[in-house]
Amino acid sequence: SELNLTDFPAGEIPLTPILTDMWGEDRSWTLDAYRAHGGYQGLEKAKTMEPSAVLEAVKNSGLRGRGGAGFPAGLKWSFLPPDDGLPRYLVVNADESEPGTCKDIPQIMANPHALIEGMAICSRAIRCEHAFVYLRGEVAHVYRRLLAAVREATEAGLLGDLKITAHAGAGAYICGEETALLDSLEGRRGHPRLKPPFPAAQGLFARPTVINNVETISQVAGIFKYSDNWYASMGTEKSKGHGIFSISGHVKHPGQFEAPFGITMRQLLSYCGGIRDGHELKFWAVGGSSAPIFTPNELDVPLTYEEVVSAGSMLATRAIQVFDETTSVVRVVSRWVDFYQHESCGKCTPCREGTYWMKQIMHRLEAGKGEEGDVEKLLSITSEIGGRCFCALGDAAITPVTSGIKHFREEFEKGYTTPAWELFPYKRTVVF
Ligand code: L3W
Repeated sequence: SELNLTDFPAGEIPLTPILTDMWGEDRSWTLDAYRAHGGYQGLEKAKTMEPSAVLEAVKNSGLRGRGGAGFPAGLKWSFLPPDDGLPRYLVVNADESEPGTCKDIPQIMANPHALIEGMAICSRAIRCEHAFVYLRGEVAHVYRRLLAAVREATEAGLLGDLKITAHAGAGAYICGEETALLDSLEGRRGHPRLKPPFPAAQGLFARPTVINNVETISQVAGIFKYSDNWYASMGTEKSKGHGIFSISGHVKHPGQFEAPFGITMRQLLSYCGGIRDGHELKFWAVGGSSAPIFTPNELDVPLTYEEVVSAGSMLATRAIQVFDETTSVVRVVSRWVDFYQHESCGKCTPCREGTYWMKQIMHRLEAGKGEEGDVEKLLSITSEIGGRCFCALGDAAITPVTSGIKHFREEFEKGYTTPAWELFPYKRTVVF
């Protein structure tokens, strides 16, 4: 039945375990378990509807892309040109790689049929007969689980003419960028393409393609099982529905918490038991490492796409990482810069060279061997990268540096004289 949000005390936002409801169950990934939870009822309903009505329902639900950008899903589907009888594709982005993001992989492991059901509904709306799931290469166990679930759904006759192909990449953050993903799926090295044309016009094999994140497509199953109006009744006017908030770091009970948009970090902290005993919050990342960090000042910001931007960051994948006072900001930022330098695809110069220069300066600051003027030099490099790269990776790479310096400049300046690990009580604080 629909979750009754009015059962909760006023002002308290409940968790809404729709996707995550069966995560803890024995053999939750099987078709039988999914059906016992009402699985595939949404698809049955969608099969009775015209494709245009399916699309309208998704638009009406207000569902927005859960891969980071929050682009309205129904609008994206509607960008596909009229059916010309030639192939058009759905591609699900399961290349989950953003630091701290941990929702798509657990979702596929625990509940792959929600994704498959959502793919079948989306394929009906956009009239596609071949859909793909692009997984990161390292997760062979997830790939096997998905293959088994696709086989089960196909053999049960649930997918009709729809063919689903799971494809494991080689493991690269850049392949989560939609056009690099398409290149990789076509068998080439994953490099971002120039946009426009957007994938909706020319995507996989230059054919119209919808690309959505695992969580986005999995949500579609619930929207049809319950209703688009039910989905739209959660969240706020512009950020409707609910999503998975992944919380990691210095909290008592880290994990994934599914909640309506508009919940605050203070409320989420109460669900995960708060900061570990005897410690206090120093800073937190709201949207992985690619979005500016927040401090305790932002604990009451409603976590919606708009309000997080107004407060100076991005909701992105809701990968919340929590750091207490034992953490060196310089070390955390240095690890994130290492990540971007390693993952830069090298296609464009500002990102390829700039991330390498930032890494060198961050390493010497971390070691207490910084030079006078290093903070200014870092900021100068970020201004040469920002807005000048081929894709969003460059902008993402500078964000931890600029926001770290904005809030904790004195710690970066101490790096002229003192190693980061000597400034904090727990010298062996392991962040990742
Ligand atoms: C047709 C138009 N389609 C936009 C489509 C576009 C794409 C979607 C959003 O980056 C963010 C990034 C990361 N006609 C269109 C159109 N579209 N205009 O809408 O587009 P865009 O360019 O705003 O975003 P993007 O390139 O997809 C996504 C951020 O997310 N991120 C998270 C990354 C990590 C993961 C993960 O691990 N799962 O997703 C973190 O911050 O920086 O800003 O489909 O084609 N006129």
